[in-house]
Order: sequence, then C-alpha cells, then structure tokens
Amino acid sequence: MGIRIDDIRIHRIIAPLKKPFHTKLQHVQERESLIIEVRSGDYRGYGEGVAFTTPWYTEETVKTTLFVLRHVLIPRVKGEVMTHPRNMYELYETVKGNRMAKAALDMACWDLYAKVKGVPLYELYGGKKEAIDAGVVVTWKTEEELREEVQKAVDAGYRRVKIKIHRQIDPQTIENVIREFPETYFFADANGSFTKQSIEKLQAFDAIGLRLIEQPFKKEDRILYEEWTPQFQTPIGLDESIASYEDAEWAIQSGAADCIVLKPGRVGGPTVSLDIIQRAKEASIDLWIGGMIEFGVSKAHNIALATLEGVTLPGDFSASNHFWERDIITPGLTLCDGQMRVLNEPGIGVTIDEDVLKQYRVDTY
Ligand code: OSB
Ligand code: MG
Repeated sequence: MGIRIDDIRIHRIIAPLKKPFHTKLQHVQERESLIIEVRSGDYRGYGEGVAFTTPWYTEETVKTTLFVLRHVLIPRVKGEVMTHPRNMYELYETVKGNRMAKAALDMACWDLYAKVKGVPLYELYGGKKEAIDAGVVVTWKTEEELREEVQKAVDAGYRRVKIKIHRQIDPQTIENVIREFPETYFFADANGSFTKQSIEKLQAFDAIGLRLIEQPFKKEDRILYEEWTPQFQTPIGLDESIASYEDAEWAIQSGAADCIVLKPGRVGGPTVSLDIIQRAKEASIDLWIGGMIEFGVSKAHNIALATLEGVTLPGDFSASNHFWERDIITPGLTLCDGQMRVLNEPGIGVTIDEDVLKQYRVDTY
C-alpha cells in the first residue's frame, strides 16, 4: 500500500550564527535555509534545502532552489502515491541539475516513508552503528584565534577538527597549532584555493602531518587532481568536486581522490547518497559526510546515513550548540565522548521545535 503525498509546505528561515563563519570565499553571519515538509494524513516528513543566499559555494541559491521546488519538482510529486522514496525521486530525476532542490524533497520523502513504516531511517538504510564520530570545523584569522578555537573544540570533546586554509597562509601557522594537540585528527579544507602555480605551497602543507587535505583545487581542475593526488602523502578528499554519482565514479576510477566528502544536501539527497556510499564501499575508498552550516533536520538525515559501513571517517558532525543559540529541532544534537548517538525514533528521529521554527521563519510557501 502506498503513501499519498497530500501536501507539501516550504518554510524559509533565517537564523543568526553564534559566531561569524569566516572563510576566504565568504563571511557568513546568518544562515538562510529552506525547511520542507511533506504531508500524508497526520504524518510529516522533513527535508532541508542547504543552498546559500548567494552562489559563493555552489551555483544553486535559496532563490533557485525555492523556484525549482515550487514550480518544477513539487508539481511532479504532489497527489502522487509513494510506494518507495526511490519511486518519488524517479518522478523528477530527469530535471537537469538543481540537486540541492532535489535533495530537500528527497530527504522529506525518506523521512515520511520511514515514519509511516514506524522505523528509524538508519535502520531502513541498513546502518549498524549506534553512535557516529563527531567532527567540527574552525575558521580563523590569526594564529592566536586558531589556537583558541581548536582548544575550544578539543574541550567540547571533538576528536576531529577541520581547519579552513587557503593558498596565502603560512603552513607553519597550522603546524604550530596542530603540534600542540597530538591526540586530535586534523583535516584542512582549502575550498579550491590552490592552483597549478601554487603547487609548491600545497606541497608544504602536505608535509605538516595533516590527516587529510580537502578540495585543494577547484572542482573544474580535474586534470590537476588526476596528476597530483597520487603524489601527495596526505590523503586528498574531494568535496565540491563531488556533486553527483558520476563525479564520485570519476574520482574513484581516475585516482583523483583518496577520499570522498559526501554532502547529501548537494548531490541530490539520500537516494543518490546511498548509491555513492555503496560504490565507495565496493571500491574500498574512504568516505565521510560533510556539512554546510546546517540545521538539525539535515544533520539528523546525515547521521542516519553515517551509520552505514561505507562511511569510514568522522564527518562534519557538530552539536546543535556549535552554530546555533537554538536549533530548530528538539532535543538538540549533543556530543557524548566525542560521538553523537544515533536517533532511535521513526524517521530522522527528531522533532521540529515549532516555537523556534516560527521565530526564524520569514515565509511559508
Ligand atoms: O567546504 O566544507 C565546506 C560550510 C559551508 C560551506 C562549505 C563548507 C563548510 C564547512 C562547514 O566547512 C561544515 C559544517 O557545517 O560543519
Ligand atoms: Mg569543504
């Protein structure tokens, strides 16, 4: 028996960050996002649109995802009967690109499906872990601030800390700080800042004992990845480069990546993510799940995926209190011994805090 999609709502929200997120690409002080709600009878499935207000990180934006959801994707699924979330995805799979819009809807369909079945999402996915490793990102301007931020992260219990870097900074700054925390796993994320002309600088970063360097070159620089990834001693993880299953396939087959950074909200949602995780597992390539300054709805979806065996390294899983004074879910996500407990309720396993949603909401469509 199928699940009729009776109605779909989109809430556009804006929330201030506790501390500005400062990177070379953008200074983020508040986060605009979409929360999508798919209804069937009394059941509600939730998804999150994770594009930003402007195209500084991905081509898609809040406005483009909103347009595509309202005028292209939702008309294809509203009133239809879901026998499985993959069947819903097939209704709009041929729409070109716009994977962040697709992901928001796909998340909501998976959550709804699991709730109607009365099972936690991770169980539906076949996940086995009871807790997943947490990880946090730090942005910084001075060595002193970097040290302080890392110390705060370590004190909060994070065992994996990701540091934002770019080609103009001195690798010595990073080395000085990470040496002081020998127990911590340090990743560095360059967000595509390095070029063919700055390979030597990247080689210097390669020598400081990082556990991973994320997206050193632009996503378009496939030739550089294919040539250079095998030559670094630090594993290279591809983030922006992985926007689809086919991108993951290229990264695996060409040797351009030692590790896949999977952002479910960017590749099209759980349906595509499950396929990528399966493929990475078959290829025995490392994979971790990344975030993009997300609220608890997306994080809860990501936690469910992270329980799968093919997810081999700690991802961008920070507690609700890292970015937010108040998250839109209740209870908020917390750390326990450097880990996050898997949510054992039907669907994503968290409830929307209607008061907070109302406080952040600027529009409903
Ligand atoms: O490149 O991983 C990235 C945040 C926004 C956009 C891009 C990225 C990030 C992060 C933060 O590094 C990850 C998180 O949400 O914890
Ligand atoms: Mg990244």
